[in-house]
Amino acid sequence: MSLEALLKDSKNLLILGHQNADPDAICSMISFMRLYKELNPDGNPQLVADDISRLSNQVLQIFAPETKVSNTPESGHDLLILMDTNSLFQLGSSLQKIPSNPSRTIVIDHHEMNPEVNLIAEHQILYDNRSSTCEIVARLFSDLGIQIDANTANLLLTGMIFDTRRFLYADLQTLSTAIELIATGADYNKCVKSLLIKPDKSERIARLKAGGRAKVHIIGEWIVAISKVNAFEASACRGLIDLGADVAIVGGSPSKNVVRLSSRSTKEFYEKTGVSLGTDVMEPLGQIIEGQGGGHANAAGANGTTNLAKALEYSAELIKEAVEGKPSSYEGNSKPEVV
Ligand SMILES: [Mn+2]
Repeated sequence: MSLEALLKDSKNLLILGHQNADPDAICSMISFMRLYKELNPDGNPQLVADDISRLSNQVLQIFAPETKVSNTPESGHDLLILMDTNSLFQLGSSLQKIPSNPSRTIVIDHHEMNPEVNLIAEHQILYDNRSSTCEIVARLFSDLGIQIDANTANLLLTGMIFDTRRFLYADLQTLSTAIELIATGADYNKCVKSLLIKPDKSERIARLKAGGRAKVHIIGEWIVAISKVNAFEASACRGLIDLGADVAIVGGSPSKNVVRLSSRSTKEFYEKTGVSLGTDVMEPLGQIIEGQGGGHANAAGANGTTNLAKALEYSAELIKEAVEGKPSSYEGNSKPEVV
């Protein structure tokens, strides 16, 4: 059955996006709903996502304030569309249990192939060489010969701008699609602006405090910033990386007997040193703060109850040992230099 036939045949369409739906998910869902309504004016579509990111809410308010995205589906859909994800897990805990029939499920996505997708859906519109789901949906409009209105063009372009990081990841096809959307009526500047968001004041203050309190260690060719702040530790780490650190470690003790550590590193740091913040740094620090630590190579954390100052001090030594212990070009002194 073709996509067109499936959509024309469906009375109650359920369109699902991944949890904490980002602008690519939200914009592709709304645009696809409109494509469905063009083919099937009497159809009843529903948009559902576990939750919506703060940025997506802003985009919604600007371009589609009347559109409702719910977090609980009504029962009785006869066709299910999964957008901007190819795994049920990504839907979040409540939505992954939605009963689905693979012959009545379509997945539209651009992420890396997931073998599970063959069990979920018989109908797949998957292009892992495209940088956004919105780009795929724009192409579906033209494949089906359906005109894109200016507002839908704005939504699709906004999703593309978000997922390409303002066209950092783009090729001829992506840029051609963007130009077509602008020619159709999308307002590029308005789309870019819809994606600008200021963090909450308290978060910005935490980031600034972390910058002011940062101790800077030079370990070989790397700059490691270590700081202390009692809220938004992860955001403070990202702030320190934005300021120029290769590795950022931020700890806080928001209340008695609570110690939290967060860390981030650049992709380059991990690629060149092989040092994983999760196993090499946060796991041992978790023991020092009498709790637990772990995470990914470039982003990790630990939660415990005590010894914040000791843990922060030790973190520089751990990074130094890890950098020296792994293959790297570093030949430095034995103590990390503080500048
Ligand atoms: Mn996406």
